[in-house]
Amino acid sequence: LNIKDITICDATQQMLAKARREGVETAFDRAANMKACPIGADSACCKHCAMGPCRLNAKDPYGKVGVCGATIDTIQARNFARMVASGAAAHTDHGMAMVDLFREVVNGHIKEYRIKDVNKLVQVAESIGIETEDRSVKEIATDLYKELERTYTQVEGEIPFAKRVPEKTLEVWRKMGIVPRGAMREIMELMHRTHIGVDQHYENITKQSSRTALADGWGGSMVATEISDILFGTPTPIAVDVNMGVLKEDQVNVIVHGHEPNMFESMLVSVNEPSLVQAAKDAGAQGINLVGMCCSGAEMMSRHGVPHAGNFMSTEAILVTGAVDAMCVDIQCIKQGLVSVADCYKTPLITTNTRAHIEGATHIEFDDHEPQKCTDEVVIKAIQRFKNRTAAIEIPDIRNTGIHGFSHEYINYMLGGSFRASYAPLNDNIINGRIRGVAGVVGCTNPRIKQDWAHVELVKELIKKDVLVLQTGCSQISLAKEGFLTPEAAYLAGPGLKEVCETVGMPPVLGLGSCVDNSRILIAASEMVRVGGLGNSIADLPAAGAAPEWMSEKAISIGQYFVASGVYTVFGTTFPIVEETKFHKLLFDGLEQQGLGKWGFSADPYEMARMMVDHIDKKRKALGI
Ligand code: BF8
Repeated sequence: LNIKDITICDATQQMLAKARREGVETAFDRAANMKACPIGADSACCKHCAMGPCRLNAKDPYGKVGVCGATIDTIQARNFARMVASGAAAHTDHGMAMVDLFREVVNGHIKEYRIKDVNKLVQVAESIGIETEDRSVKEIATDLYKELERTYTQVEGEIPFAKRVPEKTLEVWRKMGIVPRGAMREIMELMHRTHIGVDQHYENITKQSSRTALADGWGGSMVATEISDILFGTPTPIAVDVNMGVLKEDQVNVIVHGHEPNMFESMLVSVNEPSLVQAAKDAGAQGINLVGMCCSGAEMMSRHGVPHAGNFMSTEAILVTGAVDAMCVDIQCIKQGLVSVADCYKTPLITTNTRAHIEGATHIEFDDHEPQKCTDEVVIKAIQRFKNRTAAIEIPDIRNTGIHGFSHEYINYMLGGSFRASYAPLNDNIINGRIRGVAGVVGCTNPRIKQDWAHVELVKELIKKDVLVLQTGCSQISLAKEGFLTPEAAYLAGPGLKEVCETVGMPPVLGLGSCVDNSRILIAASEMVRVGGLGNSIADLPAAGAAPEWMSEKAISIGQYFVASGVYTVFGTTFPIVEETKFHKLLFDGLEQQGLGKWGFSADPYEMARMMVDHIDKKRKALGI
């Protein structure tokens, strides 16, 4: 395979060429050598019991059934449900870790972290009906953690953030019986119902998939975002350098990669610790350079302006620079293949989380109660590696500056100003047609498609058609590397969006943070409904979502919670389904008829853009604008 066909990221191309010269294998090579299993890709196999595994024929989906009698629709709905369950579990477990930390901080058991954003604390508390007037921070925070714990543990009744859902959307959910209870209950029930011989109606299974996914979007993910803002600060726009050129040859380079912000916040303290900075200088370095990747990188750049080196498909490639002195990871999206690449360059790969060890990596357990114990040790290891660098170093000289850190609070402020902070100006601009609609473009990169290409082409098409794009996760980094997250990129937008961007001084593509921060998009959508003029539910909004290069089960959970919230959501690359089956018709059409959103799929980003714009136009027409 020609490297230019693998990725459009110049830095990654340069490192893949070096990897080839040096005989180092990456996920791109493995993807080329391992054809995707065609039966699995169609979701036409079932391995949930030992009477099988059973394989159905995607070309003749109703020609046979599994040994138990399961039809293609049951099999697909079950497989899909288990992806939702796993993805929702990942986000909600992350959110739960943040609640655990918050509780310990509020109760004074941890001194290293504190409530940094009291305004946000008050705002979140009030949004779910907690009394804040004449009460101390500790009283409000105590009520808040107790209330938010219900997001996970609540056996009956609606989760706290259901209070933030627009009335009409909530009404649809209530009628369908999909308002989520605690995530533990929803995920448990979904796992139960997809066991052999339990729920064998694809529609009923999908109902529980929606409920579980909503427990992620309006539950686990939203709690992760809100608690992280309260503890570490709500992002406001900040100029940040992105791409591999943020590594510095004459400094000790430490990369953080993963998802939960607590370890990375502590790493920020460790790399600035005077004794460690001195130790780095004693080792001949100019200093210690902290850099983020993937979602942890997105959190750190949004809150602190820490440079970001690249997205999911660049995590092996960056080790090939030879300049990484330690890569420190916690949970999710950490390829096991990093171990062998790190080995080739004698880079310490350090796992820190009790839930995520990797064979062959060094494990240094991170403990919220003495966070620096772990992160200091990582920095010491990095300094040692710097001192003993032997690998040939080559750092791509590419950096792209962009503006990141658009929380939904800031979007409010930016558009309305400090005296009338509101989404009204956004709605006005949609109603008057300068902005055609809003699209969320999010998600992973995947070696089955040219890295970054579909993200970039899709977003280009959307802004050209005056669609304002909101971004999170690895997709945000794809566009940042192409220079779209700058106010100067407004010239690439259609005339209406361009005018709005130039008036406000904002980029046509707004970066909202990590993948759990997709919850910021949900809140922004609720605000747009609340302000008025664009219908009564999220499903009425001229809006759409996309994950053009998705790969993880988390992405499926996100997709399903956007769909269940009322959003048309288009995925690219591949979709685990057999077309023209009843289950396919349900996801791609039936759910919309029930008052929710619906799924779409296209492997072609230009076609994706057309589908999304058509949908936005359809909604505009229904609104009479
Ligand atoms: O949660 S976009 S590759 S890093 S799953 Fe993973 Fe996908 Fe990146 Fe963050 Ni999200």
